[in-house]
Amino acid sequence: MSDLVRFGVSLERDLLAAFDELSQERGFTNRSEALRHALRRELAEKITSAPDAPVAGVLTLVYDHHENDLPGRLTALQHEAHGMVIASLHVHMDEHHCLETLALRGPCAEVTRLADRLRSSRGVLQSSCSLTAIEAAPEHHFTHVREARP
Ligand code: NI
Repeated sequence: MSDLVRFGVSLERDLLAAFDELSQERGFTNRSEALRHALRRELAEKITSAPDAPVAGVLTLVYDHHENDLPGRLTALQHEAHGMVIASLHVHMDEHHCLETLALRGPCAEVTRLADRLRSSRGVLQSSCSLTAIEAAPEHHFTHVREARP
């Protein structure tokens, strides 16, 4: 901790209040410590496989479908990368919020890039992504996997 940096962050008041409440519940002594922990956990999600190594996993997004064409943008990104989105589940949670879960498969760098583009889309409220390296199996092994229908 010899090279500390201070920086300013803008965020909604209720989001900060919720973060502070959670931090207190979890026993963090101050906001900085809680934020360090959250950032480390975020960094730990980054998968370290080689760019071409096959990975598979699940991306979950929560968003408000009234947000400026967000559903259209998310759908367009998925269609552009249709080979990597092998299944999807969309749940209308309430009048505003959608929960979307995508099963992804493909080369690590491309799947990671797709997941990052989707979860960083403006208006996405929450996301989680869990990717895992899979066996670099011969091509024909994949024919046993049922593809999502268009
Ligand atoms: Ni919906």
